[in-house]
Amino acid sequence: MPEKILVTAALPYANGPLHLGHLAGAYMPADVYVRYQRLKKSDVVFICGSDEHGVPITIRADRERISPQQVVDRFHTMMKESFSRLGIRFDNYSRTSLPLHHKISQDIFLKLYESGYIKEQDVRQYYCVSCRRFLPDRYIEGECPHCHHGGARGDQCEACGRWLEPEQLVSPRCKVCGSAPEVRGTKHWYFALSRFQPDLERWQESKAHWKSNVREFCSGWFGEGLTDRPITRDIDWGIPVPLQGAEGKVLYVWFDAPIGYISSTVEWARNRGEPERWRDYWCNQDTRLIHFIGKDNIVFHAIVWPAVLMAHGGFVLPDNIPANEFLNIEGEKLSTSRNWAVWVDDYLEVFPPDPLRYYLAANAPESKDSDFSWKDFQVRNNSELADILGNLVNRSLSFVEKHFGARIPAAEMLSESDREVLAAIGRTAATIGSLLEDFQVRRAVSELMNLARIGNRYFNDSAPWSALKQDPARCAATLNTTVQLQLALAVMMDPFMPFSAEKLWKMLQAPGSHRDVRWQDLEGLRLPAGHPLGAREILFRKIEDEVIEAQVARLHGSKPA
Ligand code: B3M
Ligand code: ZN
Repeated sequence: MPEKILVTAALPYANGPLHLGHLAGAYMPADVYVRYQRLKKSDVVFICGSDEHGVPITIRADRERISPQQVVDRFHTMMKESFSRLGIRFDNYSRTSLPLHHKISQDIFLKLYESGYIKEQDVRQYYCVSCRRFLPDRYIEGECPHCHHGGARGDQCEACGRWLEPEQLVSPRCKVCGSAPEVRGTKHWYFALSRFQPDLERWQESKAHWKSNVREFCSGWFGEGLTDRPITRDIDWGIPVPLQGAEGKVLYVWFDAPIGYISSTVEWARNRGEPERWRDYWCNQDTRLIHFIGKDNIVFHAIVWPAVLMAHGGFVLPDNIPANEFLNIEGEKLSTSRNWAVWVDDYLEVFPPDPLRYYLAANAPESKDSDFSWKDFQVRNNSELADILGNLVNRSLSFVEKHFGARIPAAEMLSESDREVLAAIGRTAATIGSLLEDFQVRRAVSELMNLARIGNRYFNDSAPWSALKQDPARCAATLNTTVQLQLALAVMMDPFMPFSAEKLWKMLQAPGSHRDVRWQDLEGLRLPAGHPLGAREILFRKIEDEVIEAQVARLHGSKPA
């Protein structure tokens, strides 16, 4: 059986529209990786969906005075649409409010409960007298005990990034009504995370190939010692805890959300009419399960979730967890609450998707935070996409149109430099392939642009415009070689810029779809002499200064004073 690859991207909370931070951290790198695997003809499934539970949803519902269901319906549809407009092509995009997901999550909870990994505990918890309810994590705010930032949440301080327990906050307040909560007794169900520390550590010892940010983060947690975690909450939105005496309690969103990867795969299998097919991936120790996430999700994916999987015993463990750092916006930390963000739908009103995909690939926050700046975006678009890649295509194809009746001229004798260019195709394909296998999107996309640079240099040095009269056969060979290079580029562009890849493939009037080509066959991919080209289009348009200035003004203008 060929190796199976199951790729997931973090399930985004359906509590707001999609922004560039989401894309840079999880979805772009995952889509690039999956598109490459598809071209390699790997057996790969790409899974995602909306995370529709938890306090992030109910807080938005409270603020807008609508129901949580209305919140998730609105943003689930909106995000799904934005992903598709960006060419982020999941095999399935599900949602955790589905009955299917509730059932699977409750079954897994029960299995762990029956195996003795989940235990009830009496706890003391903040209670808001005026709101008449217990206050879970994000419903409490106060001063961070570490950095003394005033607006720290009950689960985390956004200023210093430390994870918190609500009791650690100095002068806690109810986020809804602002009053000081009191402490009352209640009960919750705890997952025995501490029991898995030895197994988790042993398992991670075999993961020397993981990114260092993930490994260092985990060894920090192991160093402090894992503690049992409550996996239930007192809110009325979520998956009911399937136990007698647990009325009014729901599963903690971070318990059910990763299970969403499984239920989305089950939904995928059902939609294909092969309802058991999901087991080929999840219940198969040879599957490579890869979770793409942002760095704020590391603890849940690399520690808590693998422990849940170990406790369950029926599913494969993650093979890799490529976590990315954050994308800043114009040098400042992205913040949705301060509206310091670039929203995908706003972007798409003005620009096509590929320049953004290119920019986020070239600037991926792989080993440290990176920055999105509109000016830099313009420079990359104009001086790389338009001036290098676009220019190579445009000038060579218009030459073929003008001097060879839009048919690919014959390459009767290849020169040394023709051969070198053709050899660069196979070499670059191999390099991009191994970089992507290692989740290095940044370097991979720069290899792609380098290949276009090689093509431009070759075209200049060969000077087909002078060869046209003096040595028509040489001129023909140059154009033939340049077209073959573009044919390969059209395929290699797909992971990064799928829309332009398709456009270029059409301009060359190449048969079938560029997605039918196998990555391994790129080296020998050719169109025959005499093959007629299709209609030429501009591949990448330059962006004018005014257009960029308007975006900068919009960003600053949307920031509350
Ligand atoms: N919804 C957090 C986030 O959107 C969370 C991820 C769940 S992945 C299982 O960053
Ligand atoms: Zn209150």
